[in-house]
Amino acid sequence: MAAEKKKKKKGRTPEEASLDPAAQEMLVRAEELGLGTAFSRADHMAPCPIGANGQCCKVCFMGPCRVTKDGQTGVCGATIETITARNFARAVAAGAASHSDHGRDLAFTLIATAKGEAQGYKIRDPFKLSKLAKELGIATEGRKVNEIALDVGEACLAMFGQQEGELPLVERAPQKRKDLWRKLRLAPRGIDREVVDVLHRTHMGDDQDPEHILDQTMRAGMSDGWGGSMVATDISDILFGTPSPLVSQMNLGVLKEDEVNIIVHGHEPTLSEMILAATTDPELLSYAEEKGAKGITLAGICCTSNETLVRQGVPSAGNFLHQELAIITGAVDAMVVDVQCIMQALPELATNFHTEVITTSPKVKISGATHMEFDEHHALDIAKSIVRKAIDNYTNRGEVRIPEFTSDVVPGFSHEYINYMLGGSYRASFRPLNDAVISGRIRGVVANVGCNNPRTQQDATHDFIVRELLKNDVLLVETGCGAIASGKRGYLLGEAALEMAGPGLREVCEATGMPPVLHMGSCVDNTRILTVLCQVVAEGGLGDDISDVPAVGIAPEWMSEKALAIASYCAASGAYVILGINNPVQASEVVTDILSKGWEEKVGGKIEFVVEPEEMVRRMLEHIDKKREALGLPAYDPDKFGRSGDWRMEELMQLEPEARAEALYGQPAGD
Ligand code: BF8
Repeated sequence: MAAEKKKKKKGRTPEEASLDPAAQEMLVRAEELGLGTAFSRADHMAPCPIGANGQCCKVCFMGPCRVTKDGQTGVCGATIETITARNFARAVAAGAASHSDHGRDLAFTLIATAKGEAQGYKIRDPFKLSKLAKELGIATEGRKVNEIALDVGEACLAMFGQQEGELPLVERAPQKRKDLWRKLRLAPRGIDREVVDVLHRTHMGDDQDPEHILDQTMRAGMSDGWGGSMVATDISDILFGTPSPLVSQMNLGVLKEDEVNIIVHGHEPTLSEMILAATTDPELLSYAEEKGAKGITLAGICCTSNETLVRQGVPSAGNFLHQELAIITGAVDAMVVDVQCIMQALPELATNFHTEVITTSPKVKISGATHMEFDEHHALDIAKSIVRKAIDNYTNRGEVRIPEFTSDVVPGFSHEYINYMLGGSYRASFRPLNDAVISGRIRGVVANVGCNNPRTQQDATHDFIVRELLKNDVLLVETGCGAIASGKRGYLLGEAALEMAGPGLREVCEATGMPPVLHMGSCVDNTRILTVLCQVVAEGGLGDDISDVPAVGIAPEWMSEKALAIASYCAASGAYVILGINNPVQASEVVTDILSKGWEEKVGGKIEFVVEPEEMVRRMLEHIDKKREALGLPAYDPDKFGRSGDWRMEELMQLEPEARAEALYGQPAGD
């Protein structure tokens, strides 16, 4: 007991804190230097149990009320059901607002680009622009790209202030789903409207029926998934290119001892794309040389990393919990941050090194950081001055310790590319994927997404889930920090199929050359997963709604309000979603049931909170098999496939020549 107490006080060992050897090395370094990180702060601060379970009501100032006893209510009489539902709803609204506001800023950039006022930007994917224009009812025939882009940008911007009707991108959903949403009045009317509606109805003295509050929560979530995030993904592709597979690297080892290292961290691709351009500027490259550096390395962290990785192959220094560890290498000359998932600890930590932390968003200032505000009208000039500042800082470096860990990765699987990959230029379609699921070669599909959370061993649950699912012939699609977790482990490579996938999935990967884990982008790009599901339904054979498809979504190490927004829109779209870590509505069995059984009855999708990794896998496979059965598909049989390709060849090569010929041609050699 005494030893246990001592261990608790000391915190976890680096191996207990992270699965990643690079992170472990940096945690040892942090300890040597006496520096705290999110890992050690989590060890020393237990989560508030009242807040963690949703029992604290702060919506008025008669409280805050902590409702911890059976039958107890807040001062106004609010029950635990109302309180937990309101807390959940507000988190979803904040998550939806963050994603969607990111989409709004991209709409402004598209408009400025179309008007020729956005320095350094151009339309990189006119085909996607034209496709979106048609969906939005904008004429394309005989018009210039910039004219179309202006109309598209304005139509996207209008979705934010739209008051009535439904968001136009809802049209992408299967007919049955749209009919259900319309019947239940869940189709989002306008992006801002649904978020404001949640804030209004959860104000003191408004909506007090938990089911009713949670219905609007779904609608606010959908204003993100079928609105703000979808706009963000589409415009990012139009401006910066629709991703297709490329080769890059991940982990802290991408930083270079003899080069200027700049890290872009946060979420928006607008500035980071310009910083990438500035790092190849010949003038700045020779300036770096003058300072004694051999070049300039740009790397990313979090979803800014995913944005620049999937489009331009910019290497990733890591996921959410790597942000402080990168600074601890002593090799980061500038960490340039924009919005979301940026720890306030960064500038203070950076005072122990030479790293310049630079905030760039008009929405984000952090005490101790240098603010160099971004404006798309002068983006390239601003990006160049940021790069120059990093170069100036190179000579201020102290001791550098870069962990020598990197993994090769092949990310960039947009739904457009998956279509092409499966069918080629002339027959692009999801037919081969549907057929593989129908036959049972692929048992089902799991979207493994979301964050790191220092309350659990970094990357460990992502890793466990991926390994178990691959073994069970489940295809993985990933985004966000989950995708980086897989990348660091080497799972975003075709070779992973050979080493880890079950025989059926392996056959599919061998035939198409795809990795068994597909990196589809950043967290706003979870909308790509919605699109894949819609296209799978449209292709036929796997039901007529998203809720029919043998698929599950999971965020095993989530920490962000955005994860709850994503979970809500996926569930409202018919998907089964599992979240790890903790149940934020734990205090109310009624609300826990509404999100699971209640939503499943209502919309066919649900959210469940599951902490045990083995139980997560069990429930996912059970759900996939249940959906297969409901579709009348053959039950999954792990021994049915894998008798083609090189497995078969290996087996044949082990036979004596005569027996081999008989096996191959039905008769012994020479007959
Ligand atoms: O938006 S997965 S920690 S970086 S919130 Fe943040 Fe979570 Fe990472 Fe991307 Ni998504």
